[in-house]
Amino acid sequence: MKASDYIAHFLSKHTKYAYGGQGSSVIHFIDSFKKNKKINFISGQSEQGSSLAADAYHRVSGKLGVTLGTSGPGIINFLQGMACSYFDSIPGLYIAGAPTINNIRKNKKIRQIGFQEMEVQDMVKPICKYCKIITKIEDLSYELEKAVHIANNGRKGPVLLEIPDDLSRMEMPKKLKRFKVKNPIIKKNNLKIDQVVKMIQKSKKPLIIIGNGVQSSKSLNSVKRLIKKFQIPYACTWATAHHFLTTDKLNSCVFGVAATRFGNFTLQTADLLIFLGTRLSSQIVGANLSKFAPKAKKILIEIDKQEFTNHRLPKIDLKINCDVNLFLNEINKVNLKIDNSIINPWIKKINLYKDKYKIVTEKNINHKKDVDPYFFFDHMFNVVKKNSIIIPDASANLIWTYQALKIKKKLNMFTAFNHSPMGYSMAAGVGAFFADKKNTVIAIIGDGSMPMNIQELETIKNYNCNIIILVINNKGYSLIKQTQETWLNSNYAGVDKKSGLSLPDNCRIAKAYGIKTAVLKNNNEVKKNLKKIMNTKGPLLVDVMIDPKARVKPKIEFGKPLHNMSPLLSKNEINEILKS
Ligand SMILES: Cc1ncc(C[n+]2csc(CCOP(=O)(O)OP(=O)(O)O)c2C)c(N)n1
Repeated sequence: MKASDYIAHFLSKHTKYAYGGQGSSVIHFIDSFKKNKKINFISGQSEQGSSLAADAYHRVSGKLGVTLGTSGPGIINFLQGMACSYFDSIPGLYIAGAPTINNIRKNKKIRQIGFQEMEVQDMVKPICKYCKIITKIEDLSYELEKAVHIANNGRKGPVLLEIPDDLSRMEMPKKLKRFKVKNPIIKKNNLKIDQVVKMIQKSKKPLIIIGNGVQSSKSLNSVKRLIKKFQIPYACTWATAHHFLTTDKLNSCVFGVAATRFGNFTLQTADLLIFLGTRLSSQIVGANLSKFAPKAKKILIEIDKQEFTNHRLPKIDLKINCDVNLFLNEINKVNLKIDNSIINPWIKKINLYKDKYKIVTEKNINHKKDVDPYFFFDHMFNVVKKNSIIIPDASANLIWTYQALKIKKKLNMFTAFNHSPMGYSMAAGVGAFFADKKNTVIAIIGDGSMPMNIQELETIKNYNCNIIILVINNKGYSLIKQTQETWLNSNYAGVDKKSGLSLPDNCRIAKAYGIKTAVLKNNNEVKKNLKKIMNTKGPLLVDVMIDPKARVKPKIEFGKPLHNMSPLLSKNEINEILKS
């Protein structure tokens, strides 16, 4: 069997799609993928778009995201998707072509021998779990199995194999070299279950924080069982927030630098925080570490031991280095009775904050001139179809979506949380569509971010993807403007037409690609038409004319603790909350 046919056959057991673009060193792969009946090759407009599609394909299907591209320029275009996957622990396999074996440099000080030859390993290492150039056909089966194993296990992430053009067309050896998996030895006493239970017993205001590790280790059911059994309140990082009803009395919802006052008040007043599978990023803890949940004892359960060495980690009282799934299985075996008379006042308080500090106000609802973003996203959650896949992009539209989060039905929701490149959502939408063709993909994107991957409108049109693109059109980079207003005396530079940034008319562009369009000019039109739009079959681009003056409110300004969101509340009000 030809090597490229073998790879297509091998990968068809791990995924149904490979994304990417053509080139002289991947031509045999694409030939094999096209011939294989169990795996489909999706041609993107640029390898960047394809890498983002593959990243999102995994987030929706749970299957391996596979991206193919040619050596040199193709690989450079992989980097955006690879970084998204690396920082959010998304498994992915990148296959890159390389010049023929004889044309690969032996002396690395020579710049280039083969056409489009490039030093790839050093370039991708910081954002890749494993990378290897294969120069012997005998190694191919072993390296492929090893790469896929590494991508899918431990803290997950992307891997890359560079395969020379002539190797891709060689015959596979009769006897295949195999990669053997060593099962790790698990010591259950390292899970420190007894200590955790004692800390819960002592606590009057415990809060479980559900991080991405819970999702990535497929432990959502285990965590739900734990919450139900112990009736302990919980909060979610953005990555897991859509899995829990926001109306649940135990759910204090999202928290962090750009979240809600009620979520942050809960965290700041808790006396025990149990962090499950989260690395406590700066977006969560803010810049003022000593004032992050100052009253709480903190337990961190995290698979990656390097995270415990993070110099920006708040003080952790109990560190447990293990797969969160293992921890949850063990703690779920414990019979622990939580005293209702202790926990109920805490639950009551959380719900009081949720009610008093609601994000959407009458002012947002009654806004007349154009569309108010908080009203828009609040209403979007009312009318979005069950099982839709919502993908916000970078910037203000992302924060508005999570601040207004309302989970009343089953939804899927994600973005490239930690890398957050502009233009993620539309390209990611392609991968999400192939992962779940039955449901609608909603790609939310700022007018400033649209141009970053605008070429993928052609892919969306070509494959007739059921994607509704909501362009949050506020005539510029509103979040950057907000920063300029706060720290640079409103000296706008490179953020809108007046300050030198020109942005295109997205409806005209979409029409040129052959995509239908709609416009929502004000709250009233949103109220009247958004439900119908959400029930339309994509592709469809909707230009939502957002108030250019609307800002992210409330928000933590750099250096302030989580309870001090701007616009600031009175000292008395804050002190009352912190005291209670
Ligand atoms: C590829 C990339 N370049 C630059 C940035 C920095 N950046 C973050 S948000 C933003 C502006 C985005 O504007 P827009 O999409 O219109 O969103 P808005 O803030 O108006 O919602 C910029 C330049 C980034 N995240 N990604």
